[in-house]
Amino acid sequence: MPLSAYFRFFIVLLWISGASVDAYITAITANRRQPHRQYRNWPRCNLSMKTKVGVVGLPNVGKSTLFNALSRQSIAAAENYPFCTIEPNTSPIAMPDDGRLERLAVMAGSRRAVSATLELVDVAGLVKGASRGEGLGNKFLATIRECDVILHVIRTYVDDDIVHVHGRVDPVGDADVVNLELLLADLAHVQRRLDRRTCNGIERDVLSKVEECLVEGRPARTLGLSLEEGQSIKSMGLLTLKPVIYAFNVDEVDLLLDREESLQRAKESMGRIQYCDPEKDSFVLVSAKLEADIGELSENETAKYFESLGSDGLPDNLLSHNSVPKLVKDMLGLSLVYTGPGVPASRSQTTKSHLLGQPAMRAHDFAGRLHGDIQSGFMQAEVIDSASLLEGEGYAGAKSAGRLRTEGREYTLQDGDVILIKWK
Ligand SMILES: Nc1nc2c(ncn2[C@@H]2O[C@H](COP(=O)(O)OP(=O)(O)OP(=O)(O)O)[C@@H](O)[C@H]2O)c(=O)[nH]1
Ligand SMILES: [Mg+2]
Repeated sequence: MPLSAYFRFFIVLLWISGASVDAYITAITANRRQPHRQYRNWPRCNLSMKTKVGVVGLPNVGKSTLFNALSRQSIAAAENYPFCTIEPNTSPIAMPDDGRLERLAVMAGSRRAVSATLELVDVAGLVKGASRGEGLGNKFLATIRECDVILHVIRTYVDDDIVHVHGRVDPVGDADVVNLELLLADLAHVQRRLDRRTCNGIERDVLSKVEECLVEGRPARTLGLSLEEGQSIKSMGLLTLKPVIYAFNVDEVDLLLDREESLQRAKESMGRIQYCDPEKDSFVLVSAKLEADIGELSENETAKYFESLGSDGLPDNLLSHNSVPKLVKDMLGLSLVYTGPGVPASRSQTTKSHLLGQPAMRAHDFAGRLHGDIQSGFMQAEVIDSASLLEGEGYAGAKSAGRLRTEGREYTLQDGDVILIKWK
């Protein structure tokens, strides 16, 4: 009998038994979504998940300009009118390490150096009343729920040609508006979940606590939830549970010439932002316009640009493509480890940096992140701190001098480690 005849026969059987085809299809897809029995009791594996940074702020404050500066490309449209961004922009941004990756690649004789990346997400601007549908509303915040950190851009530069949605520059007032909208978006999200009968046990208890906190006008992260409590509501992606980096977008001149005063002003503003959590939130000075401008100039032109502003230039580590990812790394307790040195040239010609999250990763799990075969054939790992490796004559030299450690599968990787896994 041809296959289609079998299928028709099956449908008739279902119809006779009173089940609808829809129910049958739902049953098949639901079954497919179930993990294979063998993996059901395994911890959820998030090894390949990228750390995401979501950019929020009022419209026209410089979010997309900063996004372009951080990604060092002109991806997002950044024009002088509110709601220029409608659809989210995403881009990987390299994790800087003061040139360690390049130096390791040169030492290892690799042809390529591949940097670990964070993922940056730029969304539309939030306005007062977004929770009631003002501006572009707040539905686009769903994209930010998937992020690990919020980068909150605040306009502090004065430029009469650039429209401000409230008609005046007020960093603290603007931050309060955006924070309140994030809080209201969370409150609606939590209440929708609490209305469902499927929300019970620890999830219901924790969400009730969070609701109370939000109603009082405090971000959920001020509750200091335990690890278990946090896990029970993790899938909600609550915005006010995420750590925040406030990016004060200052004037070019303020960043170059009045840096100390600008830092002082930003610190003082942090103290006055209403829903700011001084324990967990952090801040950084950026000049989105300056960084986007110099990103398009040659070295010579950049020198002239700085000269025209009466400055010798800006150390690279003060530029946001360096400072912001480093801040994210510190805030989330991420670590950067390297592979490549020590691998025979016939097997690989690439030195790579890898960003690892919390809790710290064991060597055996890391092997799985590289390749399933490396994990299943794991024998041991050779480990050395990258700074110590770079001090010497190369990998072979470090090995013969006995500076490499031999570690087993339980070894917990440390920030800055260079690891070479031996496998069968
Ligand atoms: N003078 C000055 N202008 C800036 C600065 N940052 C951004 N701008 C200008 O402000 C305007 C808006 O910048 P965008 O990056 O599009 O702002 P946005 O926050 O993404 O705006 P929406 O997508 O509409 O929410 C552009 O014309 C930028 O050139 C800055 O630091 N100084
Ligand atoms: Mg934009």
